[in-house]
This record gives sequence, C-alpha cells and structure tokens, in this order.
Amino acid sequence: MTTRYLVTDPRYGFLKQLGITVENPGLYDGRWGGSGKLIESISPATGKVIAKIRESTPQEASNTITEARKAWPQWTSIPTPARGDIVRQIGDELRRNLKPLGCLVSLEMGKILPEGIGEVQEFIDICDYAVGLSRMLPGSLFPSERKNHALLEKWNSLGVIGVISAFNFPIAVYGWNSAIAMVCGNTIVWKGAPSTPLVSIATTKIISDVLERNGIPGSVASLITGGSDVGETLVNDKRVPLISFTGSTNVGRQVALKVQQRFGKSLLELGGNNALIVAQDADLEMAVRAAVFSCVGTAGQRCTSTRRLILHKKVKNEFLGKLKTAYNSILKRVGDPLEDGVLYGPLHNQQAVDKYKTAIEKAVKAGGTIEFGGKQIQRPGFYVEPTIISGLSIEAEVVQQETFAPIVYVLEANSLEEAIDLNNGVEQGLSSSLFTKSIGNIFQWIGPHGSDCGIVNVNIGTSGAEIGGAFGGEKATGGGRESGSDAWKHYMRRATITINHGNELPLAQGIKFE
Ligand code: UN1
Repeated sequence: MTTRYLVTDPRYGFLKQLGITVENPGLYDGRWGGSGKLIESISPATGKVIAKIRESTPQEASNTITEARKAWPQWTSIPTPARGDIVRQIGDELRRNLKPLGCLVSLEMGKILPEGIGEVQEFIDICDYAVGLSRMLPGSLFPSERKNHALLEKWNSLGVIGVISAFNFPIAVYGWNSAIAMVCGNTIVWKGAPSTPLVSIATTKIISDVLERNGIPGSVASLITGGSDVGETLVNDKRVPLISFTGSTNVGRQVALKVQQRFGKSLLELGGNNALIVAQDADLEMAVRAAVFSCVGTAGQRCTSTRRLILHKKVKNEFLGKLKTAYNSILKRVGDPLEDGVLYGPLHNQQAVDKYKTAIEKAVKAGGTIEFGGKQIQRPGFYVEPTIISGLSIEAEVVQQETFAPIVYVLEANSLEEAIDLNNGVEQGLSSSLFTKSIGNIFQWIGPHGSDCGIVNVNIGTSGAEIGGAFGGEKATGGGRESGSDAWKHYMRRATITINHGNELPLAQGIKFE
C-alpha cells in the first residue's frame, strides 16, 4: 500500500531531485546513518505513509555531538567572511532547490505550496542576511578610566549549538538558527520534528554537500532524528552550550530548566496567543483581509497565527459579517496543499484534529457560540473547518491556551485601553496587531503601556514576519529572539577585555592598594 502510493504518484518526482532515494520502493531506509526506530512520514493531505525513516538512537545522537564538537575548531578558525561565503553557497543551493524543497515542505507538513516555497525563501533571505553579517559582526572599544588601558568587547563563537525545531516551520526556523550560528563560527546539531524527517534530511543533504565541496566536514551542520530520548540527550549534554528550542510552552519550560541546571544557555520560541485588535477607526476591508490570512493561513498552525480577535463594539458586527463572507470563500478553496489555487490545507496530524475538537467542545461548554465552522471536514487527511467562536471571556481556559488549529475567539472592547488590557491578559507574549488610522492610537500601542508582546504590528496581521527584525516573544513565549537585528548575540559569548599597555598598575575606582 505504502509502496505503491509513493512510486505511482508522479507528483513526487521532486523527492528524487532532492536526492531522497527510494532504495526499496517507498522506503527510505536511512542508510545515511541511524539505527533507531523505523518511523513513518505521513502526508497530512491523505493520511497515507510517504516514507519510512530510521531514527537515531540516543547514543548516536551523542556521537553526532562528538563529531560536531570535533569540527568546531576548524570551522571557527576560518575567517568570518569566508564562512559567510559558505553560507552564500548554501543560499544559492536553496535557490536552485526552491521549488522541490517547497513541494516537500508542502507534502510533509501540509501547508499550501506558496507557503512551502515561502518558507524556503525565508531560509534564503536569512542566508543573505548572514552573509552581510559576516562582513559586519562588530566588537566595541570603550573609554577606560585608567591611563594607558584599553577596554574592549569581543564576541567569540560558542561551540556546538543544539537546534530543536517544530513541525510547523520545518525548514525556516532551522534556517534562522543555522545561517546565523554558522557565520558566528558555531557548528550545529539539529533535531527536526519527528513528523517532518524528509524535510530535515533534504535540507541537511543540501548543506552538507556545500560544506564537503569546500573541504569542510558535513558534521558542521549535523542532523539527528528521534523522539524525546534523543532530544534529552542533546539538551543534557554539557558540550552543547546553547539549545535553541521551538515548541510548546510546557516542553520549553522543561528544556529551559534542564539546560539551566548545567548552566547552559537556552533560546526559546514557545507558544503564542496572538491578538488582532480592530479599533473603531480601522480600515475594515484591510483588517478583514489581514485577519483571514493570520487566522486561517497555514490552517492556524503558525506560532504567530491570530487566536483572538479584539473588536471595538461599534465595528464588531460589521467586521464579523465580512469575516464570515471571507471564510465562506476559503471553504471553496480547501484541497490538497500541493494543488494550484488551494488556499486552505489540512492540519498536520490526527493529534491536531483531536486537539481542535477538544478545544471546540470546551469552548461550547464554557458558553461560547460557534459563529463559523467547528467541525472536521469529511475527506481523507486531517482537514477541519476554520472556526470563529464568540461569547467567551478572556478568563475562559480555552481562550488562555494556545490550540494549534484554526480557531479564533472573538472578544469585544469599548476603548483602546480595554483592548490593550485584553491583548496583554494572557500568559503568552509573541505577536499582536492593531488596525487603526490614528497616530495617537499607534503610539499608545507601541509604547510602554501598549502591547506587551515581542512582535507589535500596526495595520498588518499577527503572522508573516520578515527576517530582518528580531523574532520572538515575551512572558510564556520564552523571551528569545532569533533571525535578524542583534539576535546573533545569542550565538556568541562576549569577552570583556581590559589591556594595560603602560608601565603602571592603576586600579579601577581609584583604589589604592600599596
Ligand atoms: C513559527 O510559527 O514558528 O512570522 C514561525 C511568521 C513566520 C515565522 C513563523 N515568518 O509567521
């Protein structure tokens, strides 16, 4: 069954282009390495098995860390702009493979093809960014209070960086981490999501080919696959000074505690519970368009997806009417994410469908009204209706929790102050957006008494950030920042250096000790 499915579908030709060989028909047996469990990669659009992959064992994960640690001295000794040039070549290879890789993301994760391609583009963009950074990584020279002394700040690489990424962005989030970590002089051990192993394999193959072509060991960008035992091996290993973790708040909390226990550093991108506020003076057409993408795009499976709509009382009914019309047109564009013209694909797996159903049950029990959707879509794969629920208060358990599904809760506000309080009234603090035409509102929103999130948008939705800014959030989102701005600092250690180039030994603060 499995076998036939893979080999008879001509659309999967891109697997071959990516060097994913079908050694036994339908079975990628992981000959590249690994002797752990044989797991299945399942297509969210059909529920059928795409391939079987052999995972790593914890011991193999540990050996991989050894190899990545061995490769670090060579990699970090290469001049930074030359490391940048390797990352440029990786970006070029990704450009060449944009379409097939985008198809693979779409096939295995389940997001629509334009978004699959967009995700690979995000990796390309961060490669470009990292190449520029490789010519610009700064240091500082501060004035010393002592005569003939120089006070400097220098940034050095950390060593092996552990990257644990999630199924929903199976390539872009690894890209943010790896491109920046590599120009900073680190080697990487990546554990992708267990349910998107083919994307991890194809990406790592592309990168290791570039490295090896340049005489650099592929272990500079290593891959492990597996479940929580393999993840724990990485998290607990003292040879890994930084763990970058993307996933749920609950797992992230455990990762952070374990890493802290050994005085490692962690970089956390955890849950979001993002709100989009529509003020009384908003451009409603624009707000509706943005809300549709942020609520139902990626079938609600972005960390940045809109989970709460905070609507001014005076525009609430009009906005909701327009939103429902738009949702109805989305229902006509449900389909296989690889097909042209499809705007809305499946959830990632059965577990996600179960969580969607549980959240809706809980919402209804708590007194919520289903304004739109609320049911599983009867077709193969893991499809559910995009859903709007009103009538719940901010305190309701389901409104406080992140459900990784296309469910949005409608809340009402009488003023911007009230809307900001609602925006800030959850544990998480990733993304937020306000639709308004008033300059006063905008500055209130972006100021100290405004949104408490890491991402604070105006007249755009909550999702779809560019790579140039720092990406991440506050509170239970974990406080990490990845991608652009000065996120590179996470991947380096700072040395404060004082050099006495005179013949005397003055002490700071004028202390005499003679
Ligand atoms: C995520 O969901 O983990 O801002 C990342 C966005 C994307 C990244 C999302 N650029 O929606």
